[in-house]
This record gives sequence, C-alpha cells and structure tokens, in this order.
Amino acid sequence: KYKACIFDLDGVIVDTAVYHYKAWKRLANEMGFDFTEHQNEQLKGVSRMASLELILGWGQVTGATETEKEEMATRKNLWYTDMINQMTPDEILSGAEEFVQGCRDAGIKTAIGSASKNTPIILAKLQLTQLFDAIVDGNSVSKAKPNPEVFLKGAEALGVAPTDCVVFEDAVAGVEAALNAGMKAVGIGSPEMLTEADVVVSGLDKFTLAMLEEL
Ligand code: B16
Ligand code: MG
Repeated sequence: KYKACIFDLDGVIVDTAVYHYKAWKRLANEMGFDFTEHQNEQLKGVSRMASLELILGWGQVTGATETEKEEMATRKNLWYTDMINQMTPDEILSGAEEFVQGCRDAGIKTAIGSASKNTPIILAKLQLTQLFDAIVDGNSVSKAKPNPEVFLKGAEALGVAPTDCVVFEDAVAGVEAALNAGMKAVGIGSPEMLTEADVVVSGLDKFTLAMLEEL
C-alpha cells in the first residue's frame, strides 16, 4: 500500500553520532570546556550550525562572530570527515541494507532524507549509494527538521504523494518533520523518546514489510 520509504541516515542506516561526538568534543576541549555523551544525544538530527550553537551555549562561550563560528564548524567537519573517510560497509547498522533492498524488491521506492551535508561521502564509504532512488540531504535543503522540507523534497524526487510515504527516523525532530509532511513515521530507538512515532523499533533488523502494511 505504501509507495515509498524515506530513510534518515545518521542513526537509522549508520551510527555516525560517535564520530560527531569525538569531533565536537575536540573543538570544545580546544576552547577549554567539555560536554557529555548524554548532552551529545541532543545533537542528533540537528544541523551543523545549530549543533555548534548548542555546544557554545554549554561552554558559556559568548561573543563569537559569524566568521569565527564558520571557522569552528569547518574545523570540526575536517576532523569528522577524517573519521568518516575510514568507514567501511561493516558499519552499516544491522538489518538496514536488507530492509532497503527488500523494499526495492517489493517495488517500493527508496530515498535518503538527511540533515547531513556529508551524506554523499558516507553513502559512498558504505557502498550504499545505488540502493536509493533519491538522495535529499543537508546540501539541498534550507529548513531544518522538524520542518518537513527534506521529506517533501524526497517524495517529490520520487514522484510519490507524501501520504504514500513512510519515514524512518531516530530523532524526535525528524519524527515531527515526517508527521508535518503528512507521512507515517517509524521511530528507530526507544518508545519513551519517540512518543509521536506511529510505531517504534530498536533498529531496521526489527522491522518487516509486513509491519509496513499494518501502519
Ligand atoms: P553534517 P541525520 C544529522 O544527520 C546528524 O544526526 C546530526 O548529528 C548532524 O549534526 C547533522 O546531520 C549535520 O551533519 O555536519 O555532516 O552536515 O540524522 O539527519 O541523517
Ligand atoms: Mg538521524
């Protein structure tokens, strides 16, 4: 019954949060403060510049100019992409590749809907690029989740109506973005966190095409 599945990247297909954390932590440490892995949870699904704003707030860093902020974000991204460049297909989350392939085999279109500007390189390193009919990422959207832009653009690129799409998301803002787009939302993570999702599973290894039909 559903014609397309749109997948968030970080936290759904691959776990890059650990690399984001290492790189942001290094930036914070260079400025003389630290933040916890728990705080890092709040950065999931949040854009690069919005993440920087949150981190500067935690370190009570005030008065940085826009140019300085751009430089900080660029510095963090260089450390991050150094790590991303070492990734291999072993890091694909359990069941993700199998589920996406299963969708394709069943005639369901597939797309990526991510906030990350590094989406193309991550997909290339995981050797998954060809598994998606459309890729909408941080390079092609201007409004961050929970704005539905990223998923609406995905549906448009696939030529499918939003109501015929199901989104897979690990972030609260991402689930909201899916619902704001008029799509169904499958939460990847814990039901306590992703309360608005239509259904929540711990990973794509726990989701089936039969469950898709029941949404
Ligand atoms: P970049 P998603 C998001 O990806 C990450 O969850 C978030 O932590 C990150 O800040 C954001 O991408 C931007 O990433 O710095 O690579 O452009 O979950 O929307 O796939
Ligand atoms: Mg995510």
